[in-house]
Amino acid sequence: KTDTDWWRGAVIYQVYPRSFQDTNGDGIGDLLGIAQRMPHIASLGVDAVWISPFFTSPMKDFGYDVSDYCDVDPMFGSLADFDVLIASAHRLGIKVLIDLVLSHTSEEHSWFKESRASRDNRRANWYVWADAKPDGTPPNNWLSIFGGSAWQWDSTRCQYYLHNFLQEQPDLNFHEPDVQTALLEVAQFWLDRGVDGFRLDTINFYVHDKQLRDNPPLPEEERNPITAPAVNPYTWQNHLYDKTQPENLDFLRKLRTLMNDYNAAAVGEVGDDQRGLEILGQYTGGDDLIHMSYAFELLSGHMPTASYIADVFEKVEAVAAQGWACWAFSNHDVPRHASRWQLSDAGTRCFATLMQCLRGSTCLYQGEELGLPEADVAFEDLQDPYGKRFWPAFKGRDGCRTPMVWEPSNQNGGFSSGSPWLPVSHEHLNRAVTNQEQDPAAILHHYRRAIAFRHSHEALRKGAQTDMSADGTVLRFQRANEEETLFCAFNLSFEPAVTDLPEGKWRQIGIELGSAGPAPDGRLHLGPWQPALLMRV
Ligand code: TEU
Ligand code: CA
Repeated sequence: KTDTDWWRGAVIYQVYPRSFQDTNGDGIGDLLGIAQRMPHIASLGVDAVWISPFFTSPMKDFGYDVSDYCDVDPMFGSLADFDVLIASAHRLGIKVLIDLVLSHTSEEHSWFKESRASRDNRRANWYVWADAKPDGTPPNNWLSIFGGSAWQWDSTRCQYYLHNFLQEQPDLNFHEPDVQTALLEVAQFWLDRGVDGFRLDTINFYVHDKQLRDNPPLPEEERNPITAPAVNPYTWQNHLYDKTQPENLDFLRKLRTLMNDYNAAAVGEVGDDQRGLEILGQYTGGDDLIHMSYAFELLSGHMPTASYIADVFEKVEAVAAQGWACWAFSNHDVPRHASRWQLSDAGTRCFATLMQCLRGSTCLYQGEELGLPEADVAFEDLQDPYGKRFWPAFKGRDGCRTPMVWEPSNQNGGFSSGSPWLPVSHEHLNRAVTNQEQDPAAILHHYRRAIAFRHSHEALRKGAQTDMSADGTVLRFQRANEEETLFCAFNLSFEPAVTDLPEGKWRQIGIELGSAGPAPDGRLHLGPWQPALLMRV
């Protein structure tokens, strides 16, 4: 019988196509490259792959600006190549999630070209158009995530249009029923082509406030002095109105109904610094909504301490107990966590194990399995428009988007025979896949073992998570289902630590992950970054 719950507790591997594997020497990764490297992905033991956008696009935001949702950009290949990719994944038992960017299109999408041509054409209301204020300024104070006003003047319609991201990414108007229908058709197109689900970009931006009310400024004490205003004044506004409208759920319900017919699943990206977990709960709390919500709490700048993680899960319990999170430490938008949190390899391993013990689904970003640090990208090599705008206060997202390193011998790390669109980091070469394959102590093997550990314990995948607490630097919690109860402890520190076992009899497991067992004094003596994994007997 079909497993409708396959997504619950699944391990997802994120591929950024531009930087995974180039097969035709143009310096840009492509779909056939992903198909060719599918055995590597499968070797990790993951359940699914999420592929960042490969649709037709002018690439102003590297594919997150789509000009044709139902075709492949020639830079990445063709629809036939996509069929090859799906077949290669399915042969290896891997589900394929594609990245649907439905909140906005590219300004070059035919829908937008038509919409901007006049105020009375059939797609006139497909985007968010509004008149200027009497003094000619934008309709309200909404800001773009990528800097400046979220409104762009259009001289043909003599109106402003809304863009939450780049001005080349106009926001679709979800209040228009035909827009929703058109987007559901896009989803169906790909489901019919065999995809197993979606990563949904910025789902809390779908519906805007119809009344276009001003966002209140954030109270001074809640402002983040590091991120604003030099980096982005966006973080100094309380985004009450420009995103997260209740009608978002109506659209998600329609999408869910469609996905059910295909046994597909979706992970929605909820980006909200202020109410992230609450929204996660609202969007995933029912079986008529989306399946998983991508959580930002472990993508934050500071290394999560034991007490921080315990607080996060207390909050999950309070506002999202019925919801389902998808946890990630790294992705294509933030500096790689090995650098962001200044981890040693031991720290990286410890967090890798911790992630696979958490309740929720989990998401790895390409290169994470190699323990890659953030790459240094010089200003001259910068590609990310976000980085170009805020350099040097914010260096943009290119440092996590440099090409994968497959072989150390080749100067482009086996990524491309041509000149890569972003330079391969020389610092990365000694961590290339073939190097680590030969070294049993390498981090790559640790990732495989951590994922295998999760898959060998149903309680880790789907069980309850209870008694989470911080004992100094040690994070402690239990995972349980009807068959087994596990106790997990992680010493998130460069210093050793001691912690007690819970009541009862426990047997040490996870030795292959460096798990500690009870010492003669009955307590757990943990080395720096050491876990203790035990099963109730
Ligand atoms: O990212 C949305 C995004 O920028 C969030 O991570 C944001 O930082 C957060 O909502 C702030 O609270 C997605 C894609 O991942 C990114 O690559 C795109 O540039 C963006 O959407 C626009 O499509
Ligand atoms: Ca290529």
